Amino acid sequence: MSRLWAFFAGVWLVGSCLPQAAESALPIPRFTDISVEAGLRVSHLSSPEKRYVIESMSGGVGFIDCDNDGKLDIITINGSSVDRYRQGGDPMITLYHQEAGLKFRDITAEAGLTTRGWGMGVAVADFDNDGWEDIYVTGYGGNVLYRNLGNCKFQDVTEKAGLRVGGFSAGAAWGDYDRDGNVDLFVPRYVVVDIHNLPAFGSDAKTCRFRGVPVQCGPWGLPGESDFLFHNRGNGTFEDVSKKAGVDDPEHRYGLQGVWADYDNDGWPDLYVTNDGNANYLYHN
Ligand SMILES: [Ca+2]
Ligand SMILES: [Ca+2]
Ligand SMILES: [Ca+2]
Ligand SMILES: [Ca+2]
Repeated sequence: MSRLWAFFAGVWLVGSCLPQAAESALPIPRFTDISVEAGLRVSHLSSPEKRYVIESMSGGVGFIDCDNDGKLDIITINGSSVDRYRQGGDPMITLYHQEAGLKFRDITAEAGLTTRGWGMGVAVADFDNDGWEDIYVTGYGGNVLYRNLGNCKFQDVTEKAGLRVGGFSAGAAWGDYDRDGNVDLFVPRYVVVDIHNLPAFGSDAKTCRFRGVPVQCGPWGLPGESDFLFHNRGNGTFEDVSKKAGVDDPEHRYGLQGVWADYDNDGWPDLYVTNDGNANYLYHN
């Protein structure tokens, strides 16, 4: 009987609270697409036909205040297609500077963000602590570290910094895992793809079919790639500490993105890594 009372009391409470909650609820925020008026007009490059696993991945977006004027500027990352990549690829980044009145201006060329390829992700941080935010862009065939020289002028310092990661990486995450004041970089990688030798759509009865229906090949059936953690030496260069730190992914799972956060509040940033089609990693620091 007491259970019944509890049940009815619960129903009554819920029922009596609902109108009150609705009355006191704040108005739901509404969003309006202002991209065209704001000047954000770049076309997003992707391959809707998705013939190959690499064409199932496209570009993301990010914010940066590249001139320290207190207003966020926008980075959009451009994907590509197999045919376009074979001919040199597409500009990996479009950078929009935020002007007055919520208007944005494409400053990619004058900013020196000229590298072409197949862009996928972006991670922004001031890796050299000079007060200017820098850009790490990921993708297929070679990631790029752009150092902000000031006022949104960038220089490709990838080789000098030791961050020329090849292969297929969708994401990256900055985090100062050893708390020495210099931000470090984690770069998970996805799957081995040879763009000049791609398995044809539906070609393999085991790995290119889903319940009998022909699909793109992979990631199943294709080898995965290892992950990277780069320690920032504080002098503009990085060292590969992936193995030493235990985050190199010897099983070669299909890594997509990593996130740094101190989940147990012990002061040390921990790392969570998402893997496609397999268990994710939670690395306790
Ligand atoms: Ca700005
Ligand atoms: Ca910087
Ligand atoms: Ca560090
Ligand atoms: Ca921790």
